[in-house]
Amino acid sequence: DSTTVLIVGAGPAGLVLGNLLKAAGVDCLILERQSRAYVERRARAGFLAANTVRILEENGLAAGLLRDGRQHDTCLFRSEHAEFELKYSGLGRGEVHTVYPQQDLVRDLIAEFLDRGGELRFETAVAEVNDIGSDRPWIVCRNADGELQRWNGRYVAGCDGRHGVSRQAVPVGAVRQYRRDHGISWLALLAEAPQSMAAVAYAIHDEGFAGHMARSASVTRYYLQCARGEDPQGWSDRRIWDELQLRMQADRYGPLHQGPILERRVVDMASHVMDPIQYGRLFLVGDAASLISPSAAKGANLAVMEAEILAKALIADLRDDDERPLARYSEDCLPRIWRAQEFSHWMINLLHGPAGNDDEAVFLRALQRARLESLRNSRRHQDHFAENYVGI
Ligand code: RFL
Repeated sequence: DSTTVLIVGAGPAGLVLGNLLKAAGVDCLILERQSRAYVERRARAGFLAANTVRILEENGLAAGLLRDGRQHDTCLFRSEHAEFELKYSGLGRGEVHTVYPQQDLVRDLIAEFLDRGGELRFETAVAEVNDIGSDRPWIVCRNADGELQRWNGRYVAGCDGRHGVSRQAVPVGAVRQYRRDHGISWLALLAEAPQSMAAVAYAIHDEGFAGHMARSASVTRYYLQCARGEDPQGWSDRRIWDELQLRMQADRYGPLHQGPILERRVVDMASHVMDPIQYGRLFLVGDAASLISPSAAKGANLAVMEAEILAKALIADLRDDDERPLARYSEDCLPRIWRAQEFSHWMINLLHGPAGNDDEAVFLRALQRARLESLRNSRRHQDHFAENYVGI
């Protein structure tokens, strides 16, 4: 069987790409390893940048988020010394976030893709991506019944996330891999409880970082820095709330709204960028192209941004016979990917001081305080922060 664009993965990247191609009359097929119920319930991101909302709106994909999403424009920082708020709607370019859970966005994008007549196969895992250096690439996938199937296409879009197979099809040596393990882990939590404050909160504490982020009216995301390799099941609800109240200084600033912990998992702060993010007829999008630590909530926003750039380039090639935008895909995306990586890395250093009392740790924690003070006192620094925090 054959189609024009084979899309591996039905996350934000694959689904936005599929919807844009379908709207332009380009044939495509999305293959997704998991079931529909699974991807529609997988809770991850929630903070959508203004550029993401623009892309979704311009392409008729924003009905759900315009109805149920909430505007968010303030973050606050707490440390042992002080607390301060930054209302970023009045800083930088004046942009705000829209809070809309990623699984709800995925659900909307699937419904819209199917409405547009798109073909999407769930429980179908791509096992091989072949001949990407030729003009007739093909893939092998295994469906829910265990049957192997071959699909030919003109292009392959690798939207299969951080553990995907498509990027493994790129010959070793053809691309440069940039990697960094930041050596920091977060216990990522979802609590069945309303948000405890109107702002995103970042708490810097000797026991480690703690974060608070709104998701929906009844669910809030929290993060607790933890040791690498820690078993999330070792964290009881009681221990989690005690630790959150301690690091967020509930005794000083007021208690948190508590509720059952719905999900606990450990996320390692790691970054990975491929350069270029294309080879022959294969184009990588989203986490498959570059993995970014969640410290600045950029991953889903980069995925949507790249999906738009690739969709336009594929449409230019297939409809107008103009190959130039496709040839430039990596060049167009990589500077923005690196900008996001740089900001995310800066956030990591803002939020985490090294433990210990050796000279280096003490020195680096003093720098961390200076960084925070600069953000508190300098309007120019705040503008720069806001531009990067909401921008992409
Ligand atoms: P996804 O969403 O991982 O989707 C990839 C899809 O590919 C499928 N797949 C395959 N399908 C067929 N054959 C194969 N061989 C396949 N292998 C994989 C997978 O099942 C999946 O459905 O990647 P995509 O589309 O690139 O989107 C990226 C985002 O999901 C990711 O960057 C964000 O979730 C990161 N992230 C956040 N990003 C933000 O912008 N803001 C946030 O607030 C935010 N919070 C987070 C996050 C990620 C987190 N985790 C769990 C890593 C919070 C957390 C806890």
